[in-house]
Amino acid sequence: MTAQPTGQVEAGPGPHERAAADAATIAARTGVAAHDLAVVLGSGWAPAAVHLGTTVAELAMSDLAGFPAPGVAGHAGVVRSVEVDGHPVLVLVGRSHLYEGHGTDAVVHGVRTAVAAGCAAIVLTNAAGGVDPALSVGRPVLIADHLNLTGANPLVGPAPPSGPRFVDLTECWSPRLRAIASAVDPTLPEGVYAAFLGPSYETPAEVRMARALGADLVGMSTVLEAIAARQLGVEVLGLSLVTNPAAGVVAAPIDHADVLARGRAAADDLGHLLAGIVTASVRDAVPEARGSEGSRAP
Ligand code: 8IG
Repeated sequence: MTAQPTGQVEAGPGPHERAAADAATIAARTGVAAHDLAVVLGSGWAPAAVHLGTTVAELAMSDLAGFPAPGVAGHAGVVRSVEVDGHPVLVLVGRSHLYEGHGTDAVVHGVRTAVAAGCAAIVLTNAAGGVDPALSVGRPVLIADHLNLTGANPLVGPAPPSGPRFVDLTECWSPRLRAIASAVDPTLPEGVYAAFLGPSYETPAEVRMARALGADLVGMSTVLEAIAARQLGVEVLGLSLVTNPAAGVVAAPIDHADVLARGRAAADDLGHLLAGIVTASVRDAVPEARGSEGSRAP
């Protein structure tokens, strides 16, 4: 068949094929044919992983062809197969961001790979700025909804090989998983996460804009991954660690070192919370049909 005269012509495999290939490598290298759930650990959340379960196998993202090279921060990503309450959980430590310049396919590759590896639910974690002044620094917040202010969408491009072209985001942030998380910690606040492109933080005027639009949190990640996950029909849970008040919410400027220190200080609490949520989620079988054309590994 000849190439379409006006369509985008992709050289080599598409993003979903690259995800399937990396999922096959994960299955081969971990010896785990299919994983049930995936956890993406963002800034501040990596130390929380020790509480999750028993690591069965670990590989470097750099050993998986579809993952982009690590960014300036140099935190080389790893992929772990962790046994949680008898269930295989895929833990992705590190993610790529749109501001690194690799494009949306790179940003959502981990999520697409996790779904191709069998995961029916994805837990996305991040560090964020607090827009709602009532949110405490050092405390996690459950993402209830989002504002995608990045100007990008991972579904732009050729129609995906399976699943809907036009994706409903009414329940992007799974009410079922949020109820599980709230049962684990009834004090967890919920908030709306506004994603900006970054890597500069917002101006105080932009933070006031985000507040006026309904945002409680601001960050530079997570929403594109959630959109890609929903296109593939899997459930999504989001947790933000508030590491700084957003610009202008308090008088002090935002210091990245302080952001990192806040993450370290919260690590143990986050670990226990995450372990509780993941354990409850894998116990509670994922009932929602993922669509007959889903890309679950055999
Ligand atoms: I950590 O204040 C962290 N990430 N956009 N704004 C944005 N991202 C962030 C912030 C913040 N803090």
